[in-house]
Amino acid sequence: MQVMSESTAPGMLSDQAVARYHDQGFLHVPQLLTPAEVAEFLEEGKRHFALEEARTHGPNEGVRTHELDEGLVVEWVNHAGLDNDVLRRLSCHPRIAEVAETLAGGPLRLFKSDLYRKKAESTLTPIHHDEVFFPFSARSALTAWVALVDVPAEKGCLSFIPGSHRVVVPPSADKDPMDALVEAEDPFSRWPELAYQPFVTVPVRAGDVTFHHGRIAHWAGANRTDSTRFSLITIYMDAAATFQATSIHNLLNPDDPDLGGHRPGQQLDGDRFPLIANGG
Ligand SMILES: O=C(O)CCC(=O)C(=O)O
Repeated sequence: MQVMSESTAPGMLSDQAVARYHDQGFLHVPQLLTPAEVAEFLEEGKRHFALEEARTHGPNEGVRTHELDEGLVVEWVNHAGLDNDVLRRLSCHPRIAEVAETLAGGPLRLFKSDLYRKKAESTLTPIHHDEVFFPFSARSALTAWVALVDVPAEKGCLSFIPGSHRVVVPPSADKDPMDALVEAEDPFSRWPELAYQPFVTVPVRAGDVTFHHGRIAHWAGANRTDSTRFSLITIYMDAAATFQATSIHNLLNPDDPDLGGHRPGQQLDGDRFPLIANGG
């Protein structure tokens, strides 16, 4: 399958690129960040990671880790864009925001952004879709995966099953959380036809961004290089999104079950969930 990338003339995405996103469920946009921006955000990302690492003292504090029998998958600082002004600026970066809103077809809010680190020799990030993890109800939601270093295939870039976002349906919000997790992370048993679809692996350069739909089946390769992969993973939601308590969110975020005091059905807004137009 041909991998299509969209060139980044500031301003608009082509209509074809937007149509391709809706058809395939992802879009690669090269060089949304300048080299100077990449240098600033990477330096701050490393500094922030080191700070969080120093204060880690519990399962829901500081640096979180995903480990499997095969080894370490990835480590991340949850909500990095909430606490750190520089990373918040990247989370609501005007060029990234413009592409995200064009793809979503309307105004978006920042839901969260996590700073990811995949060390040398980390194992692959297993296949899953994202929407199952979102504790909100929204007309649209998408993820921007911002590369802060070059990520060739052997460093663990993302792979997508094009069109799978039109097949995958998240489990109900009250499904047993362990069953919901199994379903999210084993889409081939729920939707066996996906195992026979071609997939696309998208190597990226520092400053590139891939955007993906909340329901697309995707994974990231192992990091088989001798250096660390850094990225910022930002989730945007429709501006009118409302809080929806989900069993899986409660299981994974016992420290933050109601997103700072929200009632089910209440709009997510305010400083924690800013509109991203004009830099957030
Ligand atoms: O970067 C990774 O290892 C996984 C990222 C991912 O699955 C996502 O951005 O949804």
